[in-house]
Amino acid sequence: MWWFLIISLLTLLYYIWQKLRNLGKKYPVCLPHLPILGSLPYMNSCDQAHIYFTKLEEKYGHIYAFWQGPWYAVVVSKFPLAKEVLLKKGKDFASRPRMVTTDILSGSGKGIAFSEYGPQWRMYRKLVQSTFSLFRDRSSLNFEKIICQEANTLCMSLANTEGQNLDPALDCFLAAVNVICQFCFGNSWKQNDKDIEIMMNFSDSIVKSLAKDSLTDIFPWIQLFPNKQLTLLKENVKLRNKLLEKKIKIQKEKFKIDSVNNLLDMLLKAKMNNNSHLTQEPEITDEHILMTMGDIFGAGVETTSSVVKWSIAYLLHYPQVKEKIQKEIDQKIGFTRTPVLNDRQQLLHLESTIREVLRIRPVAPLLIPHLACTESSIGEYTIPKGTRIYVNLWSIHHDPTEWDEPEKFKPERFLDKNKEQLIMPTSSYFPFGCGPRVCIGEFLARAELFLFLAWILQRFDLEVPDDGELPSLEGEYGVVYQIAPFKLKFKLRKAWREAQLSA
Ligand code: STR
Repeated sequence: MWWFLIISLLTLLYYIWQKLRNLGKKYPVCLPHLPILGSLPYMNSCDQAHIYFTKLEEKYGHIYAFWQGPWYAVVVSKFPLAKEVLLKKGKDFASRPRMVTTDILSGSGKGIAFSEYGPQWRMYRKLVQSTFSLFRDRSSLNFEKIICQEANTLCMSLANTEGQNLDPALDCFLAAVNVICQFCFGNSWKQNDKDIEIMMNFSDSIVKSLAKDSLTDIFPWIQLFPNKQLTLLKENVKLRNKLLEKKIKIQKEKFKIDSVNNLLDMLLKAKMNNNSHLTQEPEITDEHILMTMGDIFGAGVETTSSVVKWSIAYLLHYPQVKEKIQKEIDQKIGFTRTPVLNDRQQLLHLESTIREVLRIRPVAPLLIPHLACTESSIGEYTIPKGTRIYVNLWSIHHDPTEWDEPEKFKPERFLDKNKEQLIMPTSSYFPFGCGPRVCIGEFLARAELFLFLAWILQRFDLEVPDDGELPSLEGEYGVVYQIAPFKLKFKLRKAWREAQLSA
């Protein structure tokens, strides 16, 4: 009897204390939820997450909460709210939730993409940034040269399969792999290397099984039971690590501290100069190096190749857009030279098309989930420490109050009336995220997209395959929003062929 009274009293006191603490605080509306399961029984798992979250806005508004099992999560859309999360209070929300799947991929939160906000993350990010500056500034081995080399190889390979029904996935993958490989290791893969296909398979599999709202990320104890999905992820991550370790080992032997030429060199040099045993500096271990390389490698490959495929698919659906781009290439570049980065100011139709592809099919429709490192607020709402934050970029890029006919593919929305200048019709657009966690490779990605597409369209016409089937524009949800496999025919352009003959 006594103990019952004491427990009741304590519960009551706790309840009153909580109420007092929360006095004056306002929280976002929350979906219905049950103990343990959270809001899951009330959520529809048929739709892709970003589309379902967008639908929920009709009922709950532009900021709402739900319980992802035991985890409190908030979804925001609308540019001003997202800006608060990513930019204005960027530091408050700059961490990442620890999840079973991302922990497997990142060796328990090492590397950059999925690691917690703090000195370690900052140090590795800075080292990657310094390597980027190396490749931007140097005239001998800069990004432009590397990308053009790979664009050339890509076009040669497409010319070899000219007129055949071709799935462009492998060629796009190879081009993106080889650019990032030169950045990471200072060398590249040959087209027929058997590693390429192995890499493409494990990379694709990792993308598909990550961030797919897998139940283990919500209830970590599920991993104690046999789980096919998780075993597959572990196997693929193991393959990836083995391949990277092999490459690191070979390159390590060539390392000279006074000649830093790529990301691995930069990390090895930092490791040699690291005084973590004497000072408070974060430590640099081989595993950290592996995970940082893995992040940059994976991000560089999966994102670029995916957007090139989306662009090709949209141009197949909208041949009139493709013709406008080609007309501009013919006028501004012609056939006697190949495209360079400086042509960006001139090829406005291509630039606006790339912007539109990144709007209508963002690489990461929900970005990567953020985590509140401290108690903070969004708009008038209090956000407790530890809240998972999903920024619904999909909804922001399809907001009908910001975009005219958002569901339509209209590259000209990024051009002024006279089609003479690129414009930004609204600020509700950030395909690379923004704030402290903004995409680190935006510059490289934009350069690759422009050059790969310009090179391809200067030489080739894109035609539907023999079965007349156009690519599905629906997309498959994963940590990268990928297009389903499709085929097309690359046909050398008549004008290009004639120019080559007369040259
Ligand atoms: C792709 C597959 C792989 O082998 C390794 C990685 C790690 C980094 C990931 C990458 C992935 C997918 C795209 C991500 C990137 C970090 C940033 C990028 C998620 C899973 C995006 O935000 C789109």
